[in-house]
Amino acid sequence: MARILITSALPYINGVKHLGNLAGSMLPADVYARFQRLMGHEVLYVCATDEHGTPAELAAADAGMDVRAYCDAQHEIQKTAGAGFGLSYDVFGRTSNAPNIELTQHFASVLEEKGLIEERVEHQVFSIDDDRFLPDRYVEGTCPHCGFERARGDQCDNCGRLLEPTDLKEPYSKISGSKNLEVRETKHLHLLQTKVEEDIRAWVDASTEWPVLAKSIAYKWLDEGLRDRSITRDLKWGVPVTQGDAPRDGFENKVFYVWFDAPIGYIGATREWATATGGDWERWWDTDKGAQDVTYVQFMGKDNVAFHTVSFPATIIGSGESWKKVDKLKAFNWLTWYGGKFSTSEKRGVFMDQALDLLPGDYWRWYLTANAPEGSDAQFTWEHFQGVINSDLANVLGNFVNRITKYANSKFDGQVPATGEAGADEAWIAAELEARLPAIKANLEAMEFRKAAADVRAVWAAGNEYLTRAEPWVKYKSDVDAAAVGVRTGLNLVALFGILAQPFIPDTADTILDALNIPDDKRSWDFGENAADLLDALPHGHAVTPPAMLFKKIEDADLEAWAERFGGSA
Ligand code: B3M
Ligand code: ZN
Repeated sequence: MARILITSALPYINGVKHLGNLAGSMLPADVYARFQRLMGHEVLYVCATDEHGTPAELAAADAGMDVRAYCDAQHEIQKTAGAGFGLSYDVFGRTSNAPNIELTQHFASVLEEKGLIEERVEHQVFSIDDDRFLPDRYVEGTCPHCGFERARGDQCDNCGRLLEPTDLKEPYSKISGSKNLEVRETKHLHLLQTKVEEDIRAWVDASTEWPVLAKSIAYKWLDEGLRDRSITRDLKWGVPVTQGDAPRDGFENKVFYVWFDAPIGYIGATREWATATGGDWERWWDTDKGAQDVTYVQFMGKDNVAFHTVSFPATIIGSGESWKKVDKLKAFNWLTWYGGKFSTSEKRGVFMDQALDLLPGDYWRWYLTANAPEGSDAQFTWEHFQGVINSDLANVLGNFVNRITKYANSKFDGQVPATGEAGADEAWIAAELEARLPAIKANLEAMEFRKAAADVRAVWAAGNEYLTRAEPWVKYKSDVDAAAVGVRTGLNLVALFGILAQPFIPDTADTILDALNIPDDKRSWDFGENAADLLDALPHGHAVTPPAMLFKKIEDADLEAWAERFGGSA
């Protein structure tokens, strides 16, 4: 049994996330966590809300709320939305909670002891009208690289380049819109990344299980030459900058930069988990206390890769302490809304809470996993969504389960028939399973979600093809035993389909397996490779009941109403 630590990039606190955030980290991480649990491994799936920095302050100001009260409310909203999608975190913590505060201050203190922190005078944008510095997202302007006019002070959303607020042309205050800005001197702590660059490069070189996208981004940053980076900001909301147990002189009104504290939040959230469960957090994070046996897998969008493969490791490696570093990393491209960006203000796209008002979480889970933005961006359209749901879920899976369980109920007293011998049709479906089942496991192990979902769908489709071949309802008229074989095999396929569905559409899987009275200890993925056994695994005479209809088809009228409400082609 392996021990697998899984983290998904921490969603910013500023509002419910859209389907793209879900598809590009939290959901595939959950599919992977569920898969590894079903394979019998010890899994810890950690996430949290990323609550500091300008996103939080700006959103709280927009909401007219105190920032802590805003974060309190938004954390609960995001936690509820995640539960609605069946995101099976072992902990959904908060970077504003004490464990992360303490750990962030610890890392800064240790890094300074190692000579990797230096106070430097910086030139920051100051707004005279707002009477405050404008770090990161408090200032917007024209990107010097691509000319995008709403580039943020920390990153240009258009070309993706990381920016400093002083890089922007035509800058303006995000608070007041004022252009009455000037550059002033301010003192900040700098992490001397240049001093650990070679150690980081050596670690990246040795990291053999990263996908090409992740490794290329890490090398791009390393080859451009790491810069010493500022890890404090002129903000009030964030981790206080301390020296020992006291506020650091001259930093009373400054906090740590959100990207310095946020990845530490993975460890902070794990400490929250330990406090809540009595678990041992060091077994997962201290390689001197058991974490050396852990495989650490991170999930994120591609714009977060550099922070996870260079900046965060700089903190970890620089500390010289025995912290666990990432072993495998899955980075996603973007899910677009009809080719464009999701946007609340421009009414473009569906956000997690809204999606659950329309349909249960499993509908979205299946669509977003089977069409995950892995090798390239993926485009959400209502039409494609309708096609996939109505075909894969309503027809292929739902219809199969419905007709075979109802037939068993009407003709075989709702029990698994005992009579009849397997023949050519059963050999055919057994061969199909033997080809597909190992591929499903291999693709999930490799975090290839589209391929894994395609193989699961192919197994469901093969089940329908089997029923067409075996046609128990036809044979029943002349040879009940021959019909019994078809029904027995069909019911065993229903059980297998439910077991396979668990990582992808967990609520539906439970409905299917409960209808077949499959005990919890018979739902794991330790099924062998001998498919013939799988086709006769249910005890003869075992009682089954037809489940309620699993999926409702999406009608054109639904699509028109949703497109009207959330945008999309007419
Ligand atoms: N909060 C997600 C984003 O950039 C960011 C991830 C932090 S992971 C430590 O949207
Ligand atoms: Zn740009």
